[in-house]
Formats: sequence, C-alpha cells, structure tokens
Amino acid sequence: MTLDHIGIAVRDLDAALGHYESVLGITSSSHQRVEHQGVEVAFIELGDSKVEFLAPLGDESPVAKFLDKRGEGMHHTAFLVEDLPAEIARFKEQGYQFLSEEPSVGAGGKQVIFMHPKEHHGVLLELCAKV
Ligand code: CMX
Repeated sequence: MTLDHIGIAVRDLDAALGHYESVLGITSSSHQRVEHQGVEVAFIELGDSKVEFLAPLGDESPVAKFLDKRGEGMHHTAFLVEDLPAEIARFKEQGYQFLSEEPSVGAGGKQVIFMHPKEHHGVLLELCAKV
C-alpha cells in the first residue's frame, strides 16, 4: 500500500491550481471531469504521490455539500493498493465500514472506494487501484 494522493476540496479549480503552481513552482495536470462522483479534478505530482484538487460540478455534488459545511480544505487521503477486492475483504473482516457496497470509477479510471471517517480519526480514506 502506498500513498496515492491527498484530496483538497476547492471552490474554484483554476484559482487553486494557479495559487499552488505559483507557490510550489510545479505545473498541474489537465482537468478531468469525474461525472458520477460530481467533481472536476486536477493533480499536482510530487514524487510518487500527488495532490488532487477537487471542485464540485454542481450544487448536488457531495463536494459542494462538504464545502458548504466545512469550507475549503483537506477532503480525503487515498491509498493505492494492488488487490482492491482483497483489501476490502481484509478491512471488512476487521469490522471497518465502507460508504458504498462496491468500488466505483475515480480519476484516471482507477477503481475507488471510500471508508467511513469516524473510524479513521476523522479522515475520509479512499482505497484505489489501477485497472
Ligand atoms: N471528511 C471527513 N468526514 C466526512 C467527509 C470528509 N471529506 N465527507 C463526509 N464525511 C462524514 C460525514 O459528515 C458523515 O458523518 P456522520 O456519519 O457522522 O454524519 C460521514 O462522513 C458519511 O458522509 P455522508 O456524506 O453521509 O456519506 P455519503 O455516503 O452520502 O457520501 C462520500 C460518501 C463521503 C464518499 C461522498 O459524499 C463524497 O465525498 N464523494 C466524493 C468522493 C470524491 O472525492 N471523489 C473524487 C474521486 C476522484 C479520485 O480521487 O479518484
């Protein structure tokens, strides 16, 4: 398991990317729409890990609700695993809760699934795997 990315929720993707590109001196990836997750994302790559910036695609996006409730800031931490079904089974055996029954498609076409933050010190954990 390795750290894949940290997700930061922002209201305006271009404004956030412009800010971080200027502060870090790094170029961001192009935007990707992840329609069924209700977000548009872009990445800044830092070594083997990335920072993912997420902006809502509409008012019904879960990220729009997050921004209304908590404002901009850290949204999730994503760990890359080799065998997603095996990791899900391992966590379930230990009694951990997932926020969906099955993985779905995330950025870059990866399989992604989220775990309940209350069991992880308030952090929304994402497990992701390449397909
Ligand atoms: N950080 C901390 N806590 C959070 C949270 C966050 N980002 N988002 C939700 N929670 C909390 C909620 O307050 C709630 O707590 P309680 O049960 O105590 O009330 C709990 O977690 C469950 O949240 P919910 O919104 O009720 O759960 P849903 O099943 O409706 O939503 C969720 C699941 C969180 C995954 C979804 O709302 C979400 O954020 N979707 C966007 C996921 C995303 O980032 N997609 C981008 C994919 C790109 C990629 O990385 O590949």
